[in-house]
Amino acid sequence: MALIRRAGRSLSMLKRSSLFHGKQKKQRQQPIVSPSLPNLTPHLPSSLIRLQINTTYSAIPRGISSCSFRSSYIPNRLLTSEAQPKLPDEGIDDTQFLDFPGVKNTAFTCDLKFVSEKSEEVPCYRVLSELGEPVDGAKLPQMADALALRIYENMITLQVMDYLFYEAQRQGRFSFYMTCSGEEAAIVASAAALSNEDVIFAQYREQGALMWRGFDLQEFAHQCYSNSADYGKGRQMPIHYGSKKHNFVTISSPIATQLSHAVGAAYSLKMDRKDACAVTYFGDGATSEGDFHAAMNFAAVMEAPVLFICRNNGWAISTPITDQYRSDGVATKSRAYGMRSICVDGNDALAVYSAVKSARSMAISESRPILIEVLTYRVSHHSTSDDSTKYRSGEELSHWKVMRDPVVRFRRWLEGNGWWNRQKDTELQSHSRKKIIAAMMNAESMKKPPLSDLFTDVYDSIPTNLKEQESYVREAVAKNPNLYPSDVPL
Ligand SMILES: Cc1ncc(C[n+]2csc(CCOP(=O)(O)OP(=O)(O)O)c2C)c(N)n1
Ligand SMILES: [Mg+2]
Repeated sequence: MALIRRAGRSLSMLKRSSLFHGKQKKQRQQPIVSPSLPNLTPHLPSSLIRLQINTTYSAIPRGISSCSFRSSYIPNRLLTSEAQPKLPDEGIDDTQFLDFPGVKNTAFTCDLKFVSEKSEEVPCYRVLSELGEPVDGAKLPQMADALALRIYENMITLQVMDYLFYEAQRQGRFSFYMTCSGEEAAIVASAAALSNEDVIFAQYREQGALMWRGFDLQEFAHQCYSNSADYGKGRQMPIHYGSKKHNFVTISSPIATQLSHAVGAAYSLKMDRKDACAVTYFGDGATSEGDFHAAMNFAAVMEAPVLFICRNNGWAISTPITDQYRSDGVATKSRAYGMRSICVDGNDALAVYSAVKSARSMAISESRPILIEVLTYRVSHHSTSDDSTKYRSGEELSHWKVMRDPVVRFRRWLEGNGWWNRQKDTELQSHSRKKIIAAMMNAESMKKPPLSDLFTDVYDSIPTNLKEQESYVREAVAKNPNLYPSDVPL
């Protein structure tokens, strides 16, 4: 048996170097020798040597080199104890490792033992306590006051914008809205750790990342009001922002589709040797989509510089994370793909900033993907189409809203440094409020895109079937003018 194992090991190493690396021709001329083991061939009987070198297997599929295939084929009847020569045992320990293609760090064992479903513990990284004070032993990132204040101002503007847009939607001024309440630190601080050259593929709740890059309040308002100044010409639902100028790819709400796009973009950045990575944001619910797994594996295998930032906010609409997966969080899943990961307290802006900054630098300099799980509770309803009181308790919500607010935590840290105070806070809130209301009024006063825009921009010249559809719509409008919205030019 020892011979079978040894011969098998030597042969499978050949298989690894030929079949799996496409070097069949070169290997064909070489003796069957393991680079790390003594050459076993001299110990084999001549019949076996002939088999190793010459035997081809009639069942080998076309296109697969017979050399590579035969390397693993030795008929059992020829491996009887009689046929086995005595082998010197020195230097070969069969029990130590497994040399199967693609298997790393796997030792042999005689114990019949299953791998536990419990993963190794993944700690959650944080540097600030709930009170906004550095935790014992924490190494705080170097963050100048200007950057810290900009992060805070962004979070406040985002909160005010979310609040006013949400209310405007409830008044029927536009059709849909989603806030990121409770997740402000995770989004803004992660965006602050990136470079503007990094390409963002967001899910839909990351308006803070776009705001960080300079997409202004007026641009947000135009998009939500679907008016003629909206870059998408009113064809997308509200909150489906996109901006080429800001390297922010337009939101596409089928869950998780953005992940594989990000990997492709990252691979392209790598080929162009750009000092940039791709960044994709997604929720805990998105990790149950096939696209998540395909993207993770693709990124790991292609060594693409992409940051997978999972906002684990506890809920996917009404589905709690307890019904979403059986693993201990999301970060742990990266191991299965051979990818690095970190779990971060997403309500600690400083921790998020340092984790994303380090991950970005590793992703680019080492050309590798990294998974970052940020734990940050969704305080808002899922969207304006949702009523979360139907599926979660008021106590759960108020715990996170009152006790665990990420913006308050960061403000306490700023105040502790003497960089911020209540008066500045009140001024900032009222300034943001005025700017956002002005942007909304302006957006509301603008015309909608013309009807003809529904049919353009997909094809160079409009095909006949679309022309037909346009004439049906125009006929319907002519017959029922009262049903047609007066602010949409014909
Ligand atoms: C492929 C697909 N399935 C279902 C939906 C409906 N849907 C919209 S949001 C959502 C929940 C996503 O939850 P999560 O990824 O955790 O993000 P969160 O809303 O919590 O930020 C679902 C199921 C969708 N948009 N796309
Ligand atoms: Mg979620």
